[in-house]
Amino acid sequence: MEENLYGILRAGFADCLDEPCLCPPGQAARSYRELDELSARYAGLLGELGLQAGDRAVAQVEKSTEAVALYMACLRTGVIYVPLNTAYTPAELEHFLGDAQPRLFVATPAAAVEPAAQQADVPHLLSLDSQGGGSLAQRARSVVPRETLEPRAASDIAAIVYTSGTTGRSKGAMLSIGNLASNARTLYSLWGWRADDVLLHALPVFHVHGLFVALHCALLGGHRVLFHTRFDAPVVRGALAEATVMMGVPTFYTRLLEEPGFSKADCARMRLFISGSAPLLAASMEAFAQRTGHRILERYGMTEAGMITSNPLDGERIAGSVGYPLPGVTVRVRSDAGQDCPVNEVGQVEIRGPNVFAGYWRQPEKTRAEFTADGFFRTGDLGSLSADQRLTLVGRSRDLIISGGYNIYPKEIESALDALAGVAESAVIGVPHADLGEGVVAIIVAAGEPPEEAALHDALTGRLAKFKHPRRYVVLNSLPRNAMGKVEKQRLRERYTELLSQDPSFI
Ligand code: MCA
Ligand code: AMP
Repeated sequence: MEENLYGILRAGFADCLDEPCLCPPGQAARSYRELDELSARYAGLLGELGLQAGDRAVAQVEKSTEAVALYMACLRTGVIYVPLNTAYTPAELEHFLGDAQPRLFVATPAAAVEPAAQQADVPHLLSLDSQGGGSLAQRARSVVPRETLEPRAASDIAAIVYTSGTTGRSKGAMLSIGNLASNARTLYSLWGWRADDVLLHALPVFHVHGLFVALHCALLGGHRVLFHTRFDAPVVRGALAEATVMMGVPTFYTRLLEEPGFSKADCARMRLFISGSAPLLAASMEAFAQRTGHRILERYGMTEAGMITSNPLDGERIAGSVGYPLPGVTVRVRSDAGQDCPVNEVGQVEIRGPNVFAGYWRQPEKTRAEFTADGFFRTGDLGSLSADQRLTLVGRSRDLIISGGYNIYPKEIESALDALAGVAESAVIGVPHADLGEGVVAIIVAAGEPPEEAALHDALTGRLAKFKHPRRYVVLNSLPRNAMGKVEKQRLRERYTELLSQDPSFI
């Protein structure tokens, strides 16, 4: 049986080689055959550079057909693909390169990445720009394409995706071929893909949502993908006319709803809108249904497990619920004492199934700590199960902030702030933000004269990716603490809950 993930996907689109695959707006469509040939060429280049199955290739590249072909080339050759958010600064990059120890780093051209690559002793640094040009493309032109696929086992690692840890340092979640293939096949069937489906793809391709969930489904059936480099509400609205399926984070839907006159007429061919990565407000779901006649299908996932639950394709899609466990996936809700919670009672969400990752890269201790003795993964989410196994999430036991679908760990920002002269200590919280769901706010205790907001902002620039920067700073004389001395973040969240709703604009 074919276990090379590229082979599995190729079998899905083998009959559609001359059909359009990736269609960036305003540019010529690239057919499945072109993607196949380009990825074979890149696979040849990986071999020429000496990369072998199990080696890592880190990619911090803009969304393009070539970026997808690079991922496919890794699948073809068994090289482990490690995508990185393009917003990460060189300072953040050092950690990822040092941890993944790749043999190849492909980056959007920038002198700033060179020192990080040198420091981590990365043997090969290639460039790939947003137009698909750069040294990767140049070098690949003169290599012999590699057509043969590396024989692989389902347990082999296909990708490592970094996900922030509570300690502030990201951990690499190792996703096996079996994890990705089982999830893709399940979603393809569960969401009822039809031969004429066209996917509107406006998500980044460095996260599980855009790279695996969306792309794998489309490739498995040889579907046309309207491939937008980013989510631009008016542009995406226009493109909906040609699409039948869209996957997005809740911000996509709230932004579409802000489009004047957005209505049923914009979605004439659409059959399915899917939302996930962060909670979809019931109000957004109802407003969307009223305006378009479509009830958004909300599902729940995480980097370590791909998709876990989904509202039904046929059947009631309930606002506020993330639906039923996917076929083959077991979800349970447990008390802090490790007992199954009664129906509808909130507890820790734990999961088991073929989608659950193989562990954190080179972190056996952390991996062990996140699994129960009987093999369930502790998601860190809090929720309840109904009598018929419908899951409702109510929050997270971790301190995680989710802003526009990006995960942000307060500890990382607090450490950066605490290191600044003028800051005695800090507490970082997420508060409601109309556009992004949650926005970051930093509470500062000054050491001496309180620092200016602009000075704090400047001090974080270059250290932390922009999306992690606090949108507001509040200076207090001291942080509220409980009897154990722990900062009472819930009190801070309550007190500042309105802070960004007055002016959610970017600072
Ligand atoms: C951009 N900015 C942000 C965010 N995105 N700030 C906070 N949160 C964000 N998510 C900042 C930029 O740094 C910039 O700041 C300014 O906003 C404008 O940037 P731009 O790129 O123009 O933003 P945008 O195009 O409006 O992007 C917002 C977005 C985007 C559409 C919500 O972030 C997005 O596509 N998010 C999807 C994330 C995703 O795929 N998550 C899935 C994770 P400045 O102006 O200061 O420079 S996978 C996952 O969670 C699991 C598996 C699951 O269940 O799916
Ligand atoms: P990540 O680590 O980036 O993969 O984010 C995973 C986290 O996103 C999960 O643990 C949840 O907390 C959250 N998440 C994903 N989908 C949903 C959803 N539909 N509703 C609420 N939270 C979600």
